[in-house]
Amino acid sequence: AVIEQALRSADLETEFSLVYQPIMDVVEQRVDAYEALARWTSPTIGKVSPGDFIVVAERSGLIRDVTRALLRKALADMAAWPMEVSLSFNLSAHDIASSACRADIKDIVRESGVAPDRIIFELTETGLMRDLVDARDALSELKGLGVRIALDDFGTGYSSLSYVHKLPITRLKIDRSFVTSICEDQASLNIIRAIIDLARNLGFSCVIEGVETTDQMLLLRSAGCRFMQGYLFQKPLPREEIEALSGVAA
Ligand code: G
Ligand code: G
Ligand code: NA
Ligand code: MN
Repeated sequence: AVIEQALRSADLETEFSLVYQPIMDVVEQRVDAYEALARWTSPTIGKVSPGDFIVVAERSGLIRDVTRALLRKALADMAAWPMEVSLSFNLSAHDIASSACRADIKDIVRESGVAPDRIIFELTETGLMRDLVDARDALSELKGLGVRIALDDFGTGYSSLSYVHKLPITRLKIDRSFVTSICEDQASLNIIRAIIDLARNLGFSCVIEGVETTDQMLLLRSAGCRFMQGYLFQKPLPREEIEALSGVAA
């Protein structure tokens, strides 16, 4: 209730900001995309993590305003990036469930002038699974803009390998919980290998999240993983800092 109150009276332009974390292409040794991650510092309750405020924004219906403000900001930030670097932007399942919100998103993308194929919208598996048919139609509508769609935190929810091909997605992001144990535990690596194979067969790209050590990176690269994200490469950083590092591989 305290978070909701602060969110209702929040100035979205000044209290909210974005940090960016690179998704690396370890084959071409370059930045593939920057993922935008929201940060909120409220004058009344201080820092609130997205894990806490996104659910409140969803429940209270404020998510539409938050998403609009953040997407505008991220697309404006892209003006300073090299053309080959994409934006990966998190959307809530609530955002795409509303046709008004989908219309907002489409308008904002068109007005930004950014080439749609440089935009990747990330949606979590758990959010989409609540209604697969609606999710499929909503995602198809967005994809009609020319943007790409990533399934985030893959492997955590009701992860069914049988439904991913029914969604118009282009990328899987494998949840970081799988990476933690790959160096000790053959089973985790085998699971990642199986997901990479699945992704390849379906024509998706595959990002491994939460890569923290060189050993993990080398093992994943030999398992055929091309796109990686994690503290080994870069933690999420404000725009100015990430741009200063642009194109620099680990
Ligand atoms: O940055 P951090 O690890 O605290 O992010 C926690 C979670 O919040 C992540 O799962 C991330 O996908 C989600 N998140 C971060 N920024 C946004 C945003 O702008 N919109 C939505 N819907 N989720 C976000
Ligand atoms: O749900 P989503 O995958 O979007 O969550 C992204 C969150 O994961 C960000 O808040 C970011 O801070 C965190 N994160 C990114 N890289 C790493 C990593 O290598 N290790 C850990 N533990 N967390 C990470
Ligand atoms: Na994400
Ligand atoms: Mn994720």
